Amino acid sequence: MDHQTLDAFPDNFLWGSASAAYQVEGAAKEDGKGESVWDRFVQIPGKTYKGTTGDVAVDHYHRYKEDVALMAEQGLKAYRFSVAWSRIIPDGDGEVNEKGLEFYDKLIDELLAHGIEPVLTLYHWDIPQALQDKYGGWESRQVIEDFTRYADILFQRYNNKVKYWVSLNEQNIFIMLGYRMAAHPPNVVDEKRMYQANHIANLANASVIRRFRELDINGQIGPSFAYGPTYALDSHPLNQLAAENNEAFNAHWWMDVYVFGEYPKVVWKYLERKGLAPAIEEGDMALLKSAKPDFMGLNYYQTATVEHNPIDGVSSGKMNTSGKKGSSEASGLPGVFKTADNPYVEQTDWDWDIDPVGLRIALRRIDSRYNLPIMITENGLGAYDKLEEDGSIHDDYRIDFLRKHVKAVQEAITDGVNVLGYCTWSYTDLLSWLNGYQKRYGFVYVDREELDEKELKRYKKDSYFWYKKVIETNGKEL
Ligand code: BGP
Repeated sequence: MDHQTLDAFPDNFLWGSASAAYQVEGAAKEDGKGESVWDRFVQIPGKTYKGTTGDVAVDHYHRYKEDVALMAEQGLKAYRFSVAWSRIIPDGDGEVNEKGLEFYDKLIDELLAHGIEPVLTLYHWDIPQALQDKYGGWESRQVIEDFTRYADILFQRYNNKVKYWVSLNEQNIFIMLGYRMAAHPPNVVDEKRMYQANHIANLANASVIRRFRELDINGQIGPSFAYGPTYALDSHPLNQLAAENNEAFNAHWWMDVYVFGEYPKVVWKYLERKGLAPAIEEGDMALLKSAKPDFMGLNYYQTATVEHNPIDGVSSGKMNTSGKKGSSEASGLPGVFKTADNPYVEQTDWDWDIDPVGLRIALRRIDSRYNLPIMITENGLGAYDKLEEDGSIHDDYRIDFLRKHVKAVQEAITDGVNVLGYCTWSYTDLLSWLNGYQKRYGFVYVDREELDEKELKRYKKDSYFWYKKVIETNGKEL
């Protein structure tokens, strides 16, 4: 529906921005940090764009004060970051590394001193390599206990300082790219193992939420889910069915477990028939049911358009990690769905559909199915940026993207959706896992190239000033 006028953003709306440890911190071996699976994976030739790593990243570990000062000047209300498990417990299950905790003490205190709400992500893909070597990481039930112990340390240390906690970041992405496509660690192609690891990750997610409740932490916790609402290519009933399938396989399969503690029937029966269903042990479903999140974290980048895929049809396609427009290829699940081009939307240089209306649809679908408050934990545009001689960066395309998405959030609020906040991806430029440093997302430009770290100097982009105004006017001026 078109609204005549839009509701104002709530007074306490969290205008934020986000990052993740491996993508910004650098200092990969400093102050006792252990190796994570990403530190190891990036060393495999051909896995990341031009062999880029997060060894130095954008050196946030040493420059966090400068970065927080930029946030403060911009008026940012919330900053979402992740803690690197291997800084806190270098081997995953042994001694606690006080030095690692001290870094996050300092970061959190710096944020609070500037009135910026910390949003702490427990896990953004970087499980300690030692646990991968010891028992196969997410494939062993032992990870449930080890992850809960790690989370417990953070809950106790930052209770009363951190009010918003994200449990797992994009479980759907790290599991599918890690175990179906070998595009993330642990570099596996095995669907059976994928579904099993995913079930264990669900249990670990539930276990930390349960621990959060037991400790009676003064705050809210939820997972961040990468949700791209599905459209059918057209009204052909089989294409509509493919869209239903895609929602079930790529969204409900995770979010129903988080909220209802149940696997959706359609997917479960399909997996059972194929011999791929995960092994459920006594107590598993009770644990899943006992840990409803306080909010759903939504990472929104794009919608997915799908069509019917015959039983002998397309499976794995090709991702565009080079930034050469049009180099991706359709992917799908034979007999279930396959991706199609949406003729109504533009695409980024990495072939991601640009679709602000899709964000409103995502918010509404989550609201109506799960009836939870939603925190937008990521949304942004990956693009090439140009640093001008005078130190300016004219990223009007990013402003345009963000403006339309913020407007879509306001429309969803007007529709009745409870949105807690909006975190852009990302604050500074950072390492894009598979796409190097050339795919930039930040408000703050960081001067480095794929293999040349240069001086890592920070520059404010035009979008920095645009967002500053948005925050100042609480979204009245977009
Ligand atoms: C999400 C991740 C982020 C970030 C973002 C952009 O999936 O949670 O960590 O990387 O996507 O993706 P990319 O870096 O592939 O462009």
